[in-house]
Order: sequence, then structure tokens, then C-alpha cells
Amino acid sequence: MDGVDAYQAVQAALNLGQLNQPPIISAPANRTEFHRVIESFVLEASIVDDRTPSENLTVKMFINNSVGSVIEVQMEYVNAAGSWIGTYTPDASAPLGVYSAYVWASDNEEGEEAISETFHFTVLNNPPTITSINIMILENSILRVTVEAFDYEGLANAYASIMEENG
Ligand SMILES: [Ca+2]
Ligand SMILES: [Ca+2]
Repeated sequence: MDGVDAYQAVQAALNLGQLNQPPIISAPANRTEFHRVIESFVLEASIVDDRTPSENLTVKMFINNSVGSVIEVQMEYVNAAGSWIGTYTPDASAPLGVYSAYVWASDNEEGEEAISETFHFTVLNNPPTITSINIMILENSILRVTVEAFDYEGLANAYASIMEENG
């Protein structure tokens, strides 16, 4: 074994002995956002790893909603951007208030995993407004009530309640 071979043998031994490192997650910091229900919260992260190509990582977004439930979202690798995107859309019945979210990534080797910093966003639902009420008394004392309501999230139901006075 000459000097060059010995050097290469040492390098190979070092490489074998090198510890697998967890992925490194980069995502925009300290976002503060407001989302109406049915609007999506989108989180994009760039993730690199010492051994595993980014697209072969396992990446999830974990969301804690305002009542303490944990929602797990599988993130998608976007080839063109070379980044991971997680999308969460609170439905019409989602609890309102402050949610937190973070990205979790695993290189699928020796249990090496990493989490990002935590992001916060607020889920809102604007109350509907009644835009018009029209009351008509038709022949034979038929009462017709027309109500129109507007809701920012498009979720409004309009009801008319009729109160009868006795006496
Ligand atoms: Ca790794
Ligand atoms: Ca609403």
C-alpha cells in the first residue's frame, strides 16, 4: 500500500464512520397570517439532507388547532421549485382562533429527523350580514318574507322566523 492508497483507505474509513445527519429545514420565518375558514394555509419549505435526496425524504406538516387537536398533513414535493408544500384548509366547522404549525422531515435512515420552527396563523369566520328583507302580504293574508344574506366565506343560510301576536 503506497501513500496514496493509504490516504484513500483512511478517507473511505472516515466516510463509513461518518454519522448520518438529520435533514435541514428552511422555511419562511415568523409568519403571522389570518385565514378565513375554507381558505388554505400553505407552508413551503426547502429541505436538504447529507445523504438522502430531498424528494426521497418523508415530510409532513403538523398543525395544532385552537382546541388542541393535532392534524397531520402529508406535504408534497414540487419538482419545479425543489421544495415541499403543505396545504391545510379549515372547513366551515373548523374551530376558530390561533393555530400553530411546523414541518417535520425524516431521511428514513436510522431515525434521523428534524422539525422546523413553529408558525402561527389565525382562523376567522366573519358573521353573515343581512342585505335585504322584503315582507309582502298577499291576497288571503299570505305573508311572504324574502331575506337575502351575504357571507364573506359563502356559508350563510338565511331563515325567517315569523312571530305571531296573540290577542
Ligand atoms: Ca441524513
Ligand atoms: Ca362566515
